[in-house]
Amino acid sequence: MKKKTKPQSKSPKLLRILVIHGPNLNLLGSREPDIYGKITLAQINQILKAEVSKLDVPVQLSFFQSNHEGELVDKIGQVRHNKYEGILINPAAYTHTSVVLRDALSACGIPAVEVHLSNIYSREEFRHHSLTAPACVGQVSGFREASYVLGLHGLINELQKRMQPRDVM
Ligand code: CA2
Repeated sequence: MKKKTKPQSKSPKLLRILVIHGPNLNLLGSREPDIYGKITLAQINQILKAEVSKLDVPVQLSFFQSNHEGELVDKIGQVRHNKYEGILINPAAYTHTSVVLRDALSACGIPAVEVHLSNIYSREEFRHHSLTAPACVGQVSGFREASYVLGLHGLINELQKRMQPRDVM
């Protein structure tokens, strides 16, 4: 007799996302509230956690902040080994200076989205250029903490798109 098999309801794949905060973002909330708002980094992380808890896809967030370029590069270099699917990054001032961070993002093998609290294009000239954005799938800039939320949604959308089976021609 043929054994009956239950139709498999495949549970959606867990998306593990690493949120990286660059130099001096640990100071948020203490200075320059006119530019960056009064929010702290811990509050931004809480907002992101609350956001993923509302989704119908399972998303696990991990957070990392460093003031040191080499530590950021090392962390990005370990993403595949640590089984992350995507990176949400505010490279802070390294956005405008760091070839090494750009190379790390290009080489890491998973998609990254760059976010900025302030609109970097409406500020000083030296902030108008991002060295890191070309190594990312997209950039969100100027919406204060909402930049992180919008960037997170963009990244999740990108990851889901990449998981779809490709059309056969
Ligand atoms: O707007 C952003 O998110 C930036 O990435 C923030 C960086 C800045 O260098 C970029 O051009 C744009 C600065 C992060 C440091 O934030 C501070 C917050 C409070 C007090 C001092 C620095």
